Amino acid sequence: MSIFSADQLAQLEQQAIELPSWAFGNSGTRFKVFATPGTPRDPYEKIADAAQVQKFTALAPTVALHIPWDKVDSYDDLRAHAEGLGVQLGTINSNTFQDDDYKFGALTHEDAAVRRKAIDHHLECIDVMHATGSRDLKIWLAEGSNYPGQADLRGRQDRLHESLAEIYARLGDEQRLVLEYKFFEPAFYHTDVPDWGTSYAQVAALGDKAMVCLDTGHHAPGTNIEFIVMQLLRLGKLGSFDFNSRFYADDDLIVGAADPFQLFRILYEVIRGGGLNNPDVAFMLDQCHNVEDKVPGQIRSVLNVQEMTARALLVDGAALAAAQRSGDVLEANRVFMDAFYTDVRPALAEWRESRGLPADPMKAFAESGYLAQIAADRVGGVQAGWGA
Ligand code: LRH
Ligand code: MN
Ligand code: MN
Repeated sequence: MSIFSADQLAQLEQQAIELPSWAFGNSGTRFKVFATPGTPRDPYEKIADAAQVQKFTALAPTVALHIPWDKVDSYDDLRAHAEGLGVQLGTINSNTFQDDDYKFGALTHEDAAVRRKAIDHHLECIDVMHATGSRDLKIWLAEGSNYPGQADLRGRQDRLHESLAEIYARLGDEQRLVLEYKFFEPAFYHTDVPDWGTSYAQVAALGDKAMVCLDTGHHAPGTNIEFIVMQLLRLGKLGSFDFNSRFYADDDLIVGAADPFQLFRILYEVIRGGGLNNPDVAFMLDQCHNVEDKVPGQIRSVLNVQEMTARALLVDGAALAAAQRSGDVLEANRVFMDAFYTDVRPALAEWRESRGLPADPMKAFAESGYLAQIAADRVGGVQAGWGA
């Protein structure tokens, strides 16, 4: 007998985690990019690799694109390619962080001509979304300043609103804008969208189709991220997650690797707030695999999210609420920790097999020979975009 109820299994079965196309390209630090044999040479090959993750786990039915990293001649053709491999194209990420014109800002720039260029880039992204069938435009802005006095903080916030409003006005009825925040980097003194409050204020001023994107690596150390998750769900403004894990800054490591308990606490608040399998909340990975193989790195990542979701589903809500109501601190904590400490791996393996999936997707992928095949077939893979 499984440790999961039929309802819990039904919730796990619906789980979908979007993969970032850039996770399949080579990436690194400012010090070195280590190339991996078989790295994709174009967006078509990135999607082929992402489809492997879906094939072995049934957890990753969509792939996010980053424009212009994933620019192609025909997005209709790219879409057909993806669908032929059993995956869909997902979120479109804009990119205003690799162009000399944006040295002092893009959507916030003092110069109207630079703002125009940055807004037009987003309008082009919306055109791409129509071709790919994507719902979400994800905006992360690398804008800010390095020295006190360098920039007019207030003026930039006003210009940001005006630029976003123009982009928002172009969205189709079924499309959304998600605004991602990050507390620092590449700017070190101030960032124009540093925190969830700023992102919330900006998207609330736009309307219902604008939401906040929470990247788990974008907070100061020690931040209670699950509290932010709870608050945004409560406000109906949690649009998406970029999952990854970090020890120090924006490390972009495998989700659940650095702090599995934090991932558990986040997923508990997602479930508590009605966010699990809620179509309004998109679950994405935003990771780079600098030293490990990329396809298995992504398989490990989606399995980590699945395992922590399963554990969070096991929290005995009635027992927890009773302990909370009676002020029984230690009992409440015991109930919570009991679920966290439950090893769900054997039950998940059994359940996967019952659905015709490999019990151990990591092992099954390793035995498939796919990595050796792409290493032989592909020569001269591309960087993920960082430093490219
Ligand atoms: C910025 C970020 C954002 C970008 C991605 C490549 O740090 O998290 O989501 O689009 O990295
Ligand atoms: Mn991100
Ligand atoms: Mn990031």
